[in-house]
Amino acid sequence: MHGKSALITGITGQDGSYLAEWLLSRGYRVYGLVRRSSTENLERIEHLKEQINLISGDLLDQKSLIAAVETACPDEVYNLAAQSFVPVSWHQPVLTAELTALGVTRMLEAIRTVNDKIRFYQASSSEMFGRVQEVPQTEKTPFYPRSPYGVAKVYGHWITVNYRESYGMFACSGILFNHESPRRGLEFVTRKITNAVARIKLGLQDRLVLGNLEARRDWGYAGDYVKGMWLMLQQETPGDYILATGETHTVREFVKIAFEHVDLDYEKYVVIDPRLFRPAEVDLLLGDPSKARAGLGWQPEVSFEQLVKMMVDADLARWGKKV
Ligand code: NAP
Ligand code: F7E
Repeated sequence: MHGKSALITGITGQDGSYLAEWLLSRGYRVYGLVRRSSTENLERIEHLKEQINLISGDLLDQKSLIAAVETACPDEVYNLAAQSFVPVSWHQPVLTAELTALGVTRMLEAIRTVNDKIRFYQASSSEMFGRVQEVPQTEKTPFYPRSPYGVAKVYGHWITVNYRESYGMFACSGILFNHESPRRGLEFVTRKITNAVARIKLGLQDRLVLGNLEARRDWGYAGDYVKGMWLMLQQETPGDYILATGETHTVREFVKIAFEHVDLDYEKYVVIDPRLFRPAEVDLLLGDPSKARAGLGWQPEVSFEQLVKMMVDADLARWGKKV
């Protein structure tokens, strides 16, 4: 029996790098779609370069997606590529829609063109719940997105469901709540905090400028969540699942634990800048992962406190080496 093969879009991102590791550990041949840039951008997958195959392509370019699927001949496609930073979606709403919404259709069409038996995972988001209609949020909670990003993800979710229902494709939408790691982009609040805490502790920075400290998120560890993505595609029938911890914490709590971990008082360093507040905020996210627990046997292993400390420790080690 030959091993399975998978194509990951967004392999250079946080989740793409953990998913590639996970699939390699399961004996997969791993292909990753990478877009052209003038400077190499493979930091998160540098350690995997010898074991994976990179294919040039762009979610904005239909032909390149068909060619990527033809080259990889995958059993499974994981569509993780997106414009994923919420604030940018207000500045570049059309690009966000082209990529985060229509990009999903392009990938589904590429699969349908080459081989409609390929299994498909779509990276949907808790941002679709936005102004939440119930607490906690389940797979049945109505969507009410609050940003152009959230709106684009709602489209991506429904086009995935629609291709499943229209063409009988094995297409799954994973509705993932925030998940973080030492590989999280520096612009997201968790990594912005842990990076600053490390730099402040080492005397490289003296303050941390943040926006809304009262927003609540259901934060988990990215390494746990990629296993759930894979599990969705191993089931007998396709479906949509929430991955979440079932706990919610404020940004303030994250900040407090991160500073306390290095024996500092956050109130001495954190400055609030109203310009970092969003035009429309998502105040409270709390996911109910019961369906994934029962149906996939999935549950997160890293706790909130462990996650914060893991990220601070990784940034301390990174900056410690440089000073
Ligand atoms: P990320 O670190 O921002 O990675 C995004 C990836 O998309 C990068 O590899 C990026 O490539 C790629 N990409 C961007 N534009 C592209 C294009 N035009 N063509 C091809 N690739 C392109 O995001 P992440 O945190 O790993 O998240 C993965 C996915 O899950 C995203 O769809 C995100 O919206 C979704 N999601 C994330 C979370 C979370 O908490 N992390 C929660 C729910 C859903 P470059 O390196 O070239 O920029
Ligand atoms: O913001 C508040 C901000 O940018 C979290 C993406 O992966 O998860 C992510 O989206 C909260 C918000 O993530 C700052 O107002 C305060 O309430 O880390 P974030 P996000 O918007 O929740 C979802 C599930 C995705 O799908 C997205 O792709 O933190 N906040 N001060 C701040 N946020 C940022 N970025 N920077 C601040 O200074």
